Amino acid sequence: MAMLKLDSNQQEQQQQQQQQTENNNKNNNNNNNDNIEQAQDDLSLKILVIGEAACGKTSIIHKYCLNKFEPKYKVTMGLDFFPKKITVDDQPINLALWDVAGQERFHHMIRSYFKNANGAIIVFDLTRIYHTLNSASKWKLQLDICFPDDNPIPCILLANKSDLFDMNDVEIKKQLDEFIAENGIKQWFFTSAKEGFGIEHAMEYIARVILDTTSAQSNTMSTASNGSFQISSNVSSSNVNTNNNNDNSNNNNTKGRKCCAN
Ligand SMILES: Nc1nc2c(ncn2[C@@H]2O[C@H](COP(=O)(O)OP(=O)(O)OP(=O)(O)O)[C@@H](O)[C@H]2O)c(=O)[nH]1
Ligand SMILES: [Mg+2]
Repeated sequence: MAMLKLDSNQQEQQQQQQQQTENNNKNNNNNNNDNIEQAQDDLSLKILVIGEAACGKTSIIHKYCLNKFEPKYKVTMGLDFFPKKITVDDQPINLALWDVAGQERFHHMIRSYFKNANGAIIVFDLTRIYHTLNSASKWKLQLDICFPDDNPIPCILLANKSDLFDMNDVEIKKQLDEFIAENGIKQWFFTSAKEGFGIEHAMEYIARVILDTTSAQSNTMSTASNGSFQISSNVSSSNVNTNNNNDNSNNNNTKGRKCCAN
């Protein structure tokens, strides 16, 4: 298997996440009487952030998770991972944002890490529309190979560096509407990692779409004993657990999607 450039901390973090996920699954199996608590627990969503190099993937994630913007370009070597806790429609969610290297020299090593993703964000650069949008459609193809038609993961497109672009440009809006329709992408958003514009809205959108898609697919919204609803874990769940405080024993992981690289 291809090796991924992860430092020892990241490797340790991944091992802990794997262990926590196994513990969660054990707990979920053992505690059938815990429906009420589980109904209120967080969901974990693994979101891939992909696209051409230097489009601003890392910058978007840093702005969203750390409220930082670094003007100097620092290449992502392989893959990085950032957690963020959000609430969407009263549902607490642990987002795990997987920052995937855009540079071609890392491509051979990253696809196996697509597995069990719940959604994807493709980023392109408004200052290099032709090249990076073309690249965006190639990244979508990679996703389609990993998650075939009968089981696609929700995907959105971010038109980044909008601080350097005229957002009133009608032509680009038309072009992007057509692009997402042709490529099976749910929605597109103007974003600026520099100014923080549009990012939160986009993240909430994809989380909501995943929740909607997941509950529609599982079709097993079960009524818990207190009359509230709980999403059943009837699909394989080996998601990333994003909570870093080592107190995840009761997390209710939502469904991970298997991909071709299993
Ligand atoms: N003006 C402006 N610059 C941005 C924005 N987003 C990113 N940048 C700059 O673009 C360059 C590349 O950003 P990164 O976030 O490192 O790009 P990346 O997509 O993660 O690149 P790889 O890791 O190589 O795949 C950096 O110099 C950033 O400061 C933005 O919204 N506006
Ligand atoms: Mg990067």
